[in-house]
Amino acid sequence: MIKGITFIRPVHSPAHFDELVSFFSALGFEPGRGWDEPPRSPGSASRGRPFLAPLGNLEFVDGIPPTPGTDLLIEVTALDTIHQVAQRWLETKSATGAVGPHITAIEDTHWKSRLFTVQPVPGFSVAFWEWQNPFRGKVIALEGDLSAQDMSFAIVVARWNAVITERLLQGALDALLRSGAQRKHIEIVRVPGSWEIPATARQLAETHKFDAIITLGCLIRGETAHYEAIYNEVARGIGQSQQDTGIPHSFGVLTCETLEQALDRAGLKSGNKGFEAAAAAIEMASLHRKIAQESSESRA
Ligand code: DLZ
Repeated sequence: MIKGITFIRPVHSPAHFDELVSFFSALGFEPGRGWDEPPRSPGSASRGRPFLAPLGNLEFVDGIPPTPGTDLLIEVTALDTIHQVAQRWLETKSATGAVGPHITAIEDTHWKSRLFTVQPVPGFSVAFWEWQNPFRGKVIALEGDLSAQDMSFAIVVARWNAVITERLLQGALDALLRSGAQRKHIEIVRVPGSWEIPATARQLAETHKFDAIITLGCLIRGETAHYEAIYNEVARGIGQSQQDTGIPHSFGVLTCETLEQALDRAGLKSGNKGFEAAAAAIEMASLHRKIAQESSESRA
């Protein structure tokens, strides 16, 4: 399963590194998890500061690229605001004599968009653009985002079939942490088996301390007497807890014919269903907030 894509951009100097981090932070990019590697030999220290965007594309171009000479192409909404922020950042830098910055005016392109380019540091050029038609490239629907920043989650994980459920748990944590959740805002609760998940999920949801509850378990038909009865009750109980408490619950309880099938769904061949359950929880928590905000705004 492909999860994400990272473009590594080596910088020319520590000063350029600091300038670029400052520039991308000023624009409101969500920071990822940075790293600092101590030197293994003299002068070999390194550091990285990732910046996250909700969508990423890898695009190969045969012929003339849409923005020749730029190192990075960033799609935005509210291009004029981004232009102002970039301009202000450059003005601060040029006032201190730190950089000799360049920024172009916003211009129309031949591909139905508006665009400007900026050089936050010499030799590194970024193009920002947005569609001229505001609905192009935008989903005309209320949708949750995949940012887990400032959100709290509870994960209820069954110990039965731990070889599978521990993998689901790792997948779920991976999705939450990559999406900006903080470890201190994730509560992991272990229960004996899937049967115990619904009651615990409900108890956690009723505290109203969590934006969403993630449930993880694994039922294997071949090894489970009363498989259908357990499965139906677990699914019903988790669904009912979600409806009664109004807190989103994501369903990461695998129902498999064999252990091999379960392993495939826990990261071997068919993705990691724990990762997917956590991603669904983030999206639903975000949607939940948006709907609540919309309805409070329409009442005001
Ligand atoms: C008893 C049982 C069985 C046979 N199989 C499973 C299973 O495949 N997956 C699972 O999560 N739990 C199983 N359990 C345990 C029950 O969910 C429950 O924990 C016990 O019956 C104790 O209430």
